[in-house]
Amino acid sequence: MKTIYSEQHRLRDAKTELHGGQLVTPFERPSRADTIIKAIGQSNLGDILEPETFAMDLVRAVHSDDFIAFLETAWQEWQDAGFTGEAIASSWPARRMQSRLPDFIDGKIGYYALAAETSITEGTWAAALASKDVALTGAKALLQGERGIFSLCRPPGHHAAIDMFGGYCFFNNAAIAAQYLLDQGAKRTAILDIDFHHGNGTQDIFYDRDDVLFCSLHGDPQQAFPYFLGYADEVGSGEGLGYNLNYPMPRDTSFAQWQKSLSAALAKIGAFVPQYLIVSLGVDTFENDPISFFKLTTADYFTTGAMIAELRRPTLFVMEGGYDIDEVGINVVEVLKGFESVK
Ligand code: SP5
Ligand code: ZN
Repeated sequence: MKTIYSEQHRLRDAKTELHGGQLVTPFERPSRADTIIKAIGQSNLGDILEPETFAMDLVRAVHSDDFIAFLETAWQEWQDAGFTGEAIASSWPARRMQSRLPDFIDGKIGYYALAAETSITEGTWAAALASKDVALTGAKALLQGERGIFSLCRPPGHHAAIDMFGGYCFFNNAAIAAQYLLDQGAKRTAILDIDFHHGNGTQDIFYDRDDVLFCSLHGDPQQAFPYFLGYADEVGSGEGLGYNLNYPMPRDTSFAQWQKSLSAALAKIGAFVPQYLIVSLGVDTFENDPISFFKLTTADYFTTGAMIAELRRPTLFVMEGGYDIDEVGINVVEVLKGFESVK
């Protein structure tokens, strides 16, 4: 299996994340990708290729123009305002307030942020652009007949909604890739999100659509970020009714329990008969993940990859979360090796 990877991810190197009332070094840091690419190199999985650059139209197909324009200039506007730290939202259009976009950057960032933990920094825009190219290059390889591709996206994407960033995400790489596959002639694409966190952004983008089936396995929003979306009764709307499936699970969920949700989701995807499958691949379900609460082990990731391969669909793995820096690489490789083990 080929891996698509860009060194440009390093431009996303925030110094601060608001966590437990303190500003800490972000969990989503460049060394995550270093560990993953090193493990890929040692695994003999296949070639590592640079992405090509794709047009911004493909980003505009899933995100609003005003949101994209905000991301492009946010850091400059923050500096022009005289702020000395990284750009962090601190005010929101909360209940019974107006949803009018303010002029001033401190208000604008609150309008477009879905959480305060994710700061905007100097290289964030450039890194987000490269990350979507990594996803799109992988999708293009599927169109050219590859059976499985790994897009090592960083920053991740699945929390990024039509017009919101947060949860370490800016552009929704998996959604951009899915829309591109449809634009290139696919009738149906499925997205399976196995990151520990609910893929609220992907759900938001495709909620009223029947050409993208979205299935997400994640920590119960009563206990886990993003807290305000991801319940099992969110099943899609309008044409999209029945095409959004959430599988929230409690604290300490074991692989045996998690696998039942995976099997249920895979059965739904199989019945949908998608031309392509995109996997939002987070390995923050790992037992030692510092911010999550499931109990998957390294061996379980191989089984997961093999189960996904049984669908026998051309599959694009798009990197999302996973914060145990020492183990994130091996856990990702196990998923990909499990996928490749099914002939
Ligand atoms: C892509 C991705 O995995 N994004 C995750 C963003 C999570 N951000 C907020 C995390 C809040 C975690 N609080 C956990 C306390 C653990 N002791
Ligand atoms: Zn996650």
